[in-house]
Amino acid sequence: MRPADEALIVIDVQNDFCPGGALAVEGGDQIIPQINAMLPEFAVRVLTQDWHPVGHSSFASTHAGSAPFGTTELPYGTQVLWPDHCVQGTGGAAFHADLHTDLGDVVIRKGFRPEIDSYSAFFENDHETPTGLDGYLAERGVKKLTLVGLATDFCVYYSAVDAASLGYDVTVLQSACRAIDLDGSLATAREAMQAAGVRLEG
Ligand code: VGL
Ligand code: ZN
Repeated sequence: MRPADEALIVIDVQNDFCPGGALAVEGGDQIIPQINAMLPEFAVRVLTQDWHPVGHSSFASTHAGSAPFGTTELPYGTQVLWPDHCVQGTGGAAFHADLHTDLGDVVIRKGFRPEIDSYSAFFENDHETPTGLDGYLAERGVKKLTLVGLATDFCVYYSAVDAASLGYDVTVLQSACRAIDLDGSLATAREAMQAAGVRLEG
């Protein structure tokens, strides 16, 4: 058992990010046995869930003439446009059936505001709207985080960098993550995480 001040943060292990899903990450489901084995070891266990309304601003389908994996300018900056994914209440937004969600203490949903995307488990993409996770972890006395899940180069990456800037000791366990790798985004994410003081393990 890990010390009481350590949390496991399981990022977006949802059907749409697994093979067959709307924004499938290659091998996304392969990490589930490892995550299931880790969950009981941690005193604090957080699951995150990407949770978008129909017509979300990060969906290419919302922007006339736009294709998935292009970009658009939103008030908070450049936003990658995605295929419709993780729509609230759909099967694609549900956790993968093999993930032991019963072992989770809390589920943090993000990306539910129509006008802002949220890659990070801590702040939405405007970098100022909080999800509430920092407050939850602070109240439970957590100082050290291990991040696993999907996708390494988007939601895991943004969560890790935000966590480091909030003062947590952060490890990303790469063997329990999988990447989208859009135009070299995995290499960029790795460099940025290391520069932010995130420990890349495995
Ligand atoms: C994610 C793209 C869009 C992720 C979520 O979980 O990494 N990526 N929404
Ligand atoms: Zn999303």
